[in-house]
Amino acid sequence: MRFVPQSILLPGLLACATAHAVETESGSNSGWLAQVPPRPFVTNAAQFRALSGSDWLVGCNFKLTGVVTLVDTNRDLAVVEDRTGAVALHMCIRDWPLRIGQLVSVEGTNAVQYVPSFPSFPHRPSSNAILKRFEAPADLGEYYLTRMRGYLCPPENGEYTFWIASDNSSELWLSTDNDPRNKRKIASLARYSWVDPREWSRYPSQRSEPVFLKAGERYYIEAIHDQATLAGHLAIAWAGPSLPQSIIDHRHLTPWVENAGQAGCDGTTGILWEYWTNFTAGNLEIVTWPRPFEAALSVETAEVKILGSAQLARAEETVAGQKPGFGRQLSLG
Ligand SMILES: [Ca+2]
Repeated sequence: MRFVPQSILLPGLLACATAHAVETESGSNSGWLAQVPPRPFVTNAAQFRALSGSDWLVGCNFKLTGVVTLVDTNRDLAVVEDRTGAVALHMCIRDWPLRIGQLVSVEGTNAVQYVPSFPSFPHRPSSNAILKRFEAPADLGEYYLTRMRGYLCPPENGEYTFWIASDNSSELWLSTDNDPRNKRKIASLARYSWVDPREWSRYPSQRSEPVFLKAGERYYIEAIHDQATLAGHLAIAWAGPSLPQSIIDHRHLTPWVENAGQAGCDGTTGILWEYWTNFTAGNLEIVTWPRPFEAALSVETAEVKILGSAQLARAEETVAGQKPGFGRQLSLG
């Protein structure tokens, strides 16, 4: 009997039921908590290329005005081109009657790298839940991806060691603070590897170096795991100054929320678990970060306004020195 937790939060992330929520750009701050820098906000296609790899760890919000030059309803992709370049946007395009040649304004939130072989990641998980401890539901089938993330609240100052155990491969990332942009990989299980449930010490890579953490601080923490066939599981343990090795439980975890300033340590309730079916890559590198912008983005929520029609540029209107397709003069009207 398989246990698949019901989705109990973030309904906007599921399927194509687009929520039109507008991201707040500044994090609220509860007193002593460190402010997390807001996401970048992009206003033209060229600016996507100017963002750093770490910027893409948190995604960006954007507002683009340009011409639709491609619509692919099978893959939920639309290409929008402005005077500075073109970008393919993976979003719920069936919500709008998009046609090639339209002049549109697109406002999007949490745009991150589109993974062509795995387009449901990260915004459309198959299921999600808040779990009481840092251990994923086991044996959910074949070829799926698990991500668990939230904020770690250490009970006292001191050095902590972490372990990861999984089947198949996995990675554990810990930030130096509450900002995902500062995360680093501290333990892992290599591609095609596996261990038994809660078997912490088969491979040296399963154990982190000691990390000094402060009580009262919140540290962004994330584990990612891929399952191929047969057994599938993931668990994270730690040990601290007066804490024996144990799976991290809800007393020290707050689930991931978009605005880290709202995640306090006084209401620790667990950790966000998400999983995606049909993950056949067997390679976590395609869904871990950072990596530079390529050509396409996956957008969490989008709002499209159709402003009219625009005439696409003819070849001779291409700006000298620019690659075809970029920097074309658009006839807006
Ligand atoms: Ca397996």
